[in-house]
Amino acid sequence: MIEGMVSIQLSNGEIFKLTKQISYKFIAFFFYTAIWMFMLFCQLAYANKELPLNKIKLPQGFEINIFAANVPNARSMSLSPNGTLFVGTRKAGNVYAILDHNRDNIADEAITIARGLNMPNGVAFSNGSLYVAEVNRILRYDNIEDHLKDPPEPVVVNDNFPKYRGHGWKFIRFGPDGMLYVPVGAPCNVCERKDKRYASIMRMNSDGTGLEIFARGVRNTVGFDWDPDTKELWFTDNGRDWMGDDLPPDELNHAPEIGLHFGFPYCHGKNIADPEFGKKHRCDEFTPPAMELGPHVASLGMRFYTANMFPDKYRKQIFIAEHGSWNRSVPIGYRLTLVQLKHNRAVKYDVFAEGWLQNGKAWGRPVDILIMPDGALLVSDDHAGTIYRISYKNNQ
Ligand SMILES: [Ca+2]
Ligand SMILES: [Ca+2]
Repeated sequence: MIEGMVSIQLSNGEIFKLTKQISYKFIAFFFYTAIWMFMLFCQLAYANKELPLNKIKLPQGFEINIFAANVPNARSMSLSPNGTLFVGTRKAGNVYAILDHNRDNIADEAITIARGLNMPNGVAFSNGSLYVAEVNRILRYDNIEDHLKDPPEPVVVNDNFPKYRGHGWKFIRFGPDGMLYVPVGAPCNVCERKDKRYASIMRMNSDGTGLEIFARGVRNTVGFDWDPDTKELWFTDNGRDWMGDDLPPDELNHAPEIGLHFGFPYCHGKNIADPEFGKKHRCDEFTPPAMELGPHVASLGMRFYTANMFPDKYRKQIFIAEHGSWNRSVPIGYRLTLVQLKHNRAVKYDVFAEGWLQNGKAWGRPVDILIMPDGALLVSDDHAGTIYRISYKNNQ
């Protein structure tokens, strides 16, 4: 016998047991390998996924391209003066920093700067710091652009917001007054609450002090902006559900001063009394919407167009991202719309871009809009996990 070799005598039963063990191991190995291969395939398929951008209908002269793909659950956006695009998410719990190093309008790098947060939908960049809105608190990441790959522990700026998660994800932005505007959605489809923070837009100083209610009767706003001339706040509001396919409209609202009440839960749109709460107050006690939008369209991000790339007719008009309906037998929304203003009043509501909805099925859902320094629009899409760039070519 060769040195080191061990002779083992196995009975038939033992050989059977061994064979059985080996075959289980083989099956398990095969199974896990197959799952791993499938996941890899899915990832590659996702990475190579061609979105049907040719389905998007835009006015003559405009085009849509992908600025950043593979940005899972992309929601609110905020751009730093250096060109870093910060993107919040809702379900994913992540915050991303997206970089276009060579400035060719195609992102080159996406860095996940925070994970596991509580629906960090809102992002706002100011003075070198990134503010992130979770459900019940506002965080601040200081000097963030020097630490994208090793972000600092965030400072808790203010944690005095309700913990309830329904309509608890937040859009946030700094106003022209230097204050951070933080909405608190209604914790229900329709309800009254003694806690006056619910169904409001609040604001506070950048250090978290001076928290106050700016506007009341707002069911759930997920997008706002200030008129570049008047510096007055405009905001979208999502209408209640379960009043039928065509009621109530979503709203574009105008809040030129602090202290206005926009009707929820008593009155919807301009003059629709709520079936349950409408008896308590008349609609004319409240500030009506500046424009009634489509029913259940889920109007989220909105921006005044302040740049020069697009034709003159778009200047200082409002673009709105409509995430798309769920509480409607025939879906609508899933598009960008334009509200035209005249003498500080909203006068017209039209579709600007559509095609994310095909035969009643959506392949994409617009969430937020941002105007780039060159005048192009960025549009985030949390369903396709993509950020689009819409530009205008002045040579047609
Ligand atoms: Ca690039
Ligand atoms: Ca209202």
